[in-house]
Amino acid sequence: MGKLWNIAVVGATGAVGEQMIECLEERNFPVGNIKYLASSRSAGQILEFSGKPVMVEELKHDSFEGIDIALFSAGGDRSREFCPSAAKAGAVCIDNSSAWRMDPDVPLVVPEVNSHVIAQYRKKGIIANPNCSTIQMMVALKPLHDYAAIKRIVVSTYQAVSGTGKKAIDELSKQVGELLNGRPAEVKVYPHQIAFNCLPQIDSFESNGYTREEMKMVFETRKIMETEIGVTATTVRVPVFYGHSESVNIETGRKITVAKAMELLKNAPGVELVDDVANGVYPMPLDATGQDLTLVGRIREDESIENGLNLWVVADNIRKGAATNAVQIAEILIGKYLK
Ligand code: NAP
Ligand code: 3JN
Repeated sequence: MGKLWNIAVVGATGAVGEQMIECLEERNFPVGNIKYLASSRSAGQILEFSGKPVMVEELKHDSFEGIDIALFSAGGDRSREFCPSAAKAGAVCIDNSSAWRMDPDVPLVVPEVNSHVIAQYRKKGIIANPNCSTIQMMVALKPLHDYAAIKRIVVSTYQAVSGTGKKAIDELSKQVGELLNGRPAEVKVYPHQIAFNCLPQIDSFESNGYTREEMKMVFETRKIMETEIGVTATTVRVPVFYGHSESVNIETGRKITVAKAMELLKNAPGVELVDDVANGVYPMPLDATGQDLTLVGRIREDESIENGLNLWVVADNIRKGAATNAVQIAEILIGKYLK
């Protein structure tokens, strides 16, 4: 038997943490000991790993002795505070939050796109997972960029409530129930009712009028693509439970026909081309849920400019947008870098 690795899941009781545990199981990751960490509220709770009980422990600075890889999804404040302690104890941190993404000494990784930067984990012992909306857009655009040099991206997102965690999944269910029963919907998680509505606000507003989520897409895209591509984003929360959708318009340095784009995407890692409009076939969040590919369809030339293309890109935000991406990085780490 090969080496087994000791893993800590920080935020194990959350939507992303639970999915990371499931991904480790599904992908038969060679786990030795596993540790589940969360807040004091969850300490003592019993979860499972591969059918065996695991007790949740409170996240502390000394939680990481003997841990090889720490998968973080407990929010940016916890990542900022605890990743350095984990790294000091010898663990490599793979962080789902925005805390370290733009740190020049932390690689920001989508395995299908830029796995070569993982080697830079040695600088701080931390690797960052991009934002879910960035990840799926990068998987879809990298093969087109390599062929035709993308100059500008205009993206509008349609993001599922699971991106806000368990409390938002509960809020959408509850509001639908309340409204269908003729009662007013209680609004707690979002600034407005999300059931039967769309909110053109994800995260808080910045001084330039964009939201933090929109600016994450701008800065993360440039870091991952290693070039100053123009990116402008509008991010919208929609009443969907799982699966983020994106309308993506690109302007390229040279012509890329629909047929060429389809050929490139058909052979691209992590992509499934779902484009047969004559038969009503295109990507939808219901199809993306529960699997790890980024679905791309509705590919059309943008007839308003010389070299432009429109695409519709859909992925499971909790899996490829967070948990699966992190576990894929862990697989590359143990396959190529850790001894
Ligand atoms: P969630 O369902 O609300 O879960 C939050 C998790 O964080 C829970 O396990 C919670 O533990 C834990 N936590 C909260 N406060 C803590 C504390 N003081 N100490 C220790 N653990 C604490 O949220 P989620 O959807 O899983 O998201 C978690 C984080 O992952 C987000 O804040 C974000 O940074 C990141 N995320 C990234 C992406 C992405 O785009 N890559 C997508 C979604 C989320 P308790 O159950 O004990 O409260
Ligand atoms: O809203 C979504 O669909 C994705 C949300 C991601 C998220 C939620 C809370 C905090 C993040 C993130 O990954 O950028 C963060 C954060 O760490 O800033």
